Amino acid sequence: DLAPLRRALLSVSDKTGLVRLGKALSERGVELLSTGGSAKTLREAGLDVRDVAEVTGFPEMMDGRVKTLHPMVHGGLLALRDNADHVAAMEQHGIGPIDLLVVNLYPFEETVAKGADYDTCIENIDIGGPAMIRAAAKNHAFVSVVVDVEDYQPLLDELDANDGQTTYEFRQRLALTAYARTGAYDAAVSGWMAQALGEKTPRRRAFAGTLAQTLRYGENPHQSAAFYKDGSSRPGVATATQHQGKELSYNNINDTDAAFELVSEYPTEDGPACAIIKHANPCGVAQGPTLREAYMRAFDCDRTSAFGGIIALNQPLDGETAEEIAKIFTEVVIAPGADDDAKAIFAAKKNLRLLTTDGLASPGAPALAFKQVSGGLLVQDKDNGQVNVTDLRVVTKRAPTDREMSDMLFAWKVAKHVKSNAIVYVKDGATVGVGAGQMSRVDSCRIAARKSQDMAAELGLDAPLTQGSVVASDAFFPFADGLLTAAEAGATAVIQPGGSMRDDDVIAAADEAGLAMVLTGMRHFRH
Ligand code: 93A
Repeated sequence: DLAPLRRALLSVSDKTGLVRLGKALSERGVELLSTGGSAKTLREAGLDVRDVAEVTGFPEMMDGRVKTLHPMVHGGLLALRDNADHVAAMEQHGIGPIDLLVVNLYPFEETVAKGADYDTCIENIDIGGPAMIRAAAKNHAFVSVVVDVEDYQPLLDELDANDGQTTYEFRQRLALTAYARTGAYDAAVSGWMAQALGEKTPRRRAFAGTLAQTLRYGENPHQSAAFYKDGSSRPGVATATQHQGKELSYNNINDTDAAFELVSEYPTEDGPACAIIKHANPCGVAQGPTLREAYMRAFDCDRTSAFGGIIALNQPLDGETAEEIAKIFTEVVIAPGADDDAKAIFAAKKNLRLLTTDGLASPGAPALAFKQVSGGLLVQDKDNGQVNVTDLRVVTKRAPTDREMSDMLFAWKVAKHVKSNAIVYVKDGATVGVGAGQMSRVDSCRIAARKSQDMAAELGLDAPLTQGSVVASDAFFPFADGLLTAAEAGATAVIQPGGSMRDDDVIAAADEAGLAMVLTGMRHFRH
């Protein structure tokens, strides 16, 4: 299964490592063919190269759109070396076999990321490159194909280990990488076109991702994992700058995303806000007069869970907030910036990862959300729904006070980011109880209230923090029981979507308990 390597075609946009590879191949007696720019680079380094144009008998034309699309190239890549007909065809047409293809494609993803105009993006769609890659990969029985600069050295090692030849297993692995690359490349093109054309229907869009990082492991150590980026330049965990700390783990990335998306619901100009996340659910979210106080108020919702949490801030991290955060163990802090004081304070905390972004995320912007199921992929619009005061309908005899109203809107934003069934108690712009991920809504109501009691005890208060709070429910109350649990815990106002068959019962129960209740008409399931 060893295949010899006598002739190579090198055609690369990213010239990194090209000369070194060309030299190493030449030294091993490999003949080099190459396209315009790549040939020039190799020749300038003193290497002996043949132009593809000389092999095809056609000059590169139409601004390079047609340079390698020719039977002299594709015949050399696709011919089965052990098939008499193929060998005869090669002889008849003077086609020389190509045993190694080294290609990296026009930088389409980078061009899009730079915000280039439509025509520039179009011009950066590589046609000849993917055609050759797919041909060489198909013929991996004989041909090696390299699409990544990272694979140059492994190729040379393979040749050295096998007397200038490659093994079948090695070529198979290269072919797999090659098809992954062309697949991702086309997905990037279709993703970009969908965006350019304002295509909203998920079913016409393909997932576009490029491997950003192989992770040490997935959700658990026995699961392998990787992080793919979709080329978006939006502020978020994928585009953030890491200033210190260990490499982010799979769970860190997931939680940091949850934290940053949530805190971005609170615009910077509305004042400081902080979200603390554990296991993708918020365990404290608060606004405050200063960033430090916002953090402390968020921390006081559930100090136990906040340990080892992920913190997101809606303003640049300052020294006094950093000092406060540094008092307990935190995995990650993400903020739209950090000043020098803050960086100096964190520098002493080697394990703490600090990420900064270029602004906040856009929770109202359209995007897609994916969920994998056995045998398929569910695709939907991201939940970018938002409600404001004018969307709310008061359904109880008592209308909410201004304070209740602003707390309800605050709670509603948090509830959107809590796994269903979600119940969120809020008082004075800070969560005081969060019930997440229960299979029954009434359990979420009870758990949130109980946690709030525990916290009050820890803080040495005589009344639970839910006393005088408002409560948000991500979906309607199917029965009055959940609402009554909240009333017992001391909540005075309720925000929920409405729409239950028993809405009338629920409203009557609210009236009887003296609660004010508003309906949003929109729910925020998050499973
Ligand atoms: O414009 S193309 O789609 N037409 C082609 O026939 C073709 N052949 C190779 N682009 C083509 N390539 C690409 O040119 C390669 O994939 C590589 O990215 C680039 C290398 O060009 P140069 O060697 O001139 O820098």
